[in-house]
Amino acid sequence: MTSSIQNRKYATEITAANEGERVSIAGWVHEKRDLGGVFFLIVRDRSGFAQVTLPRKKTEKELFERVKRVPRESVVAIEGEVKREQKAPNGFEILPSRVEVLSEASQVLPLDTTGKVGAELDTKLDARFMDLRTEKTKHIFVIRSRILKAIRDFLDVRGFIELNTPKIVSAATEGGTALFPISYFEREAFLNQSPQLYKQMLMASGFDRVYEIAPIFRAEEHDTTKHLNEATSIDVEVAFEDHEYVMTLLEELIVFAYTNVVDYPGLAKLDLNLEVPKVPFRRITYDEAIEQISGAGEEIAWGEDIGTSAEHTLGKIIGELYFITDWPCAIKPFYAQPAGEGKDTCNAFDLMHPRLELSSGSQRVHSYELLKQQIESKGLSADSFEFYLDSFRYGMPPHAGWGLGAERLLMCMLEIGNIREVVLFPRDRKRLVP
Ligand code: AMO
Repeated sequence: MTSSIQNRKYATEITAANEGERVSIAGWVHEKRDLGGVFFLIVRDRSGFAQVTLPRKKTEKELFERVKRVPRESVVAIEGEVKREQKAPNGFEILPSRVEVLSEASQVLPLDTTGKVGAELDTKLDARFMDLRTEKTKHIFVIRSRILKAIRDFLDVRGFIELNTPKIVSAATEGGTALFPISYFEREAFLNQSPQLYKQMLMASGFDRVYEIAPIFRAEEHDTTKHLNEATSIDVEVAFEDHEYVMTLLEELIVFAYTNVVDYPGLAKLDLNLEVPKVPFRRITYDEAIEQISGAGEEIAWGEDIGTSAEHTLGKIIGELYFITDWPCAIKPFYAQPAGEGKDTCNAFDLMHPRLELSSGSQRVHSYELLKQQIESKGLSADSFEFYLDSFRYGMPPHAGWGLGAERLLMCMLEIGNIREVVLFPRDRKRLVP
């Protein structure tokens, strides 16, 4: 027995050219409607919906009774004749001669796939395989795929090469967030927080422009709508360029990603009126940010990180995508390049959406001596960074880069409240399955 459906068409591929022809479709039983004299089966596939119509009098009794009993969400293959029917989805119905149940669904269903009955996020995530059958959820992931493809296209055109760095690592990069320890034979190892050290080491290789789209792992204890324990980071590193260059690259990339989503037909299902942001994005310094936040009545001291509440205050004032530049060295990682003699700021930036931070980046320190000194002054041991520091001793060009959270970009673009909604199987403090 073969499991391939001969000459299968997607629901939306059936057109006037098929009128009177026999076609095969396959998908899930989305809805059943019994009008007495006629029975409708609405079959859903990845393209949309097809109406399968069984007039009681004209349908073989065995077939009619069997179809009526097929539980919702079962997988069926249907062969039948195409007839024009204005009221059917796409304008055509199928009068079946054969209905095969390929997989019968158990009842009661964990979720309503028609979207008529809403569900809590936890219920949706617990039955994610079924939640993905709903229109809204499906579109989120098709858009996610579009965005990642657009980003790859954008970077490829600009001469970037996509590389993969290890996810099992020996050292931390992003102070502030904790690491997940793992057991690695007889040694201690961790899941990587960021490809930071490796993408910088690649600058010593002569690749010049590299990117990686891969998971990062952060042992965040707290339960928020913007933090995941496993997220997807879009990381870029460029040699012979500075922070200004990579900020421009980032804003152009964001605009390109939006441009590739605005014409997506499924947007209507998300009730979204998406507008492509305009470049250049506004740039404010950290000092100006602190001034604005304080001016709005929120207490914040110079040198303090901009927390969630301050971020919201500032986001409300600015109301569009913007950069915060010239951060105090003390609150940025050791690899950020100091602004220069007599200054206590560095060439680091954050890209902000009015709701939250989307990306952070900087010009990097490329002097071995300064880097070693900065690692030590952050209270870290230079020994554990030896493999990284080594790459700065034999010819390291000046370089800059950033890391952009794929889920944060998606949730902000699609105005989705909780970051978990844009991850297939999110990992958070409580969630390890599915
Ligand atoms: P940072 O730690 O700011 O910088 O991370 C970069 C971006 O990654 C996303 N992100 C997260 N998204 C969801 N859940 C999390 N727990 C989470 N943590 C981070 C955010 C954030 O802006 N090495 C630097 C980047 C660089 O300088 O190149 C870094 O990792 O969108």
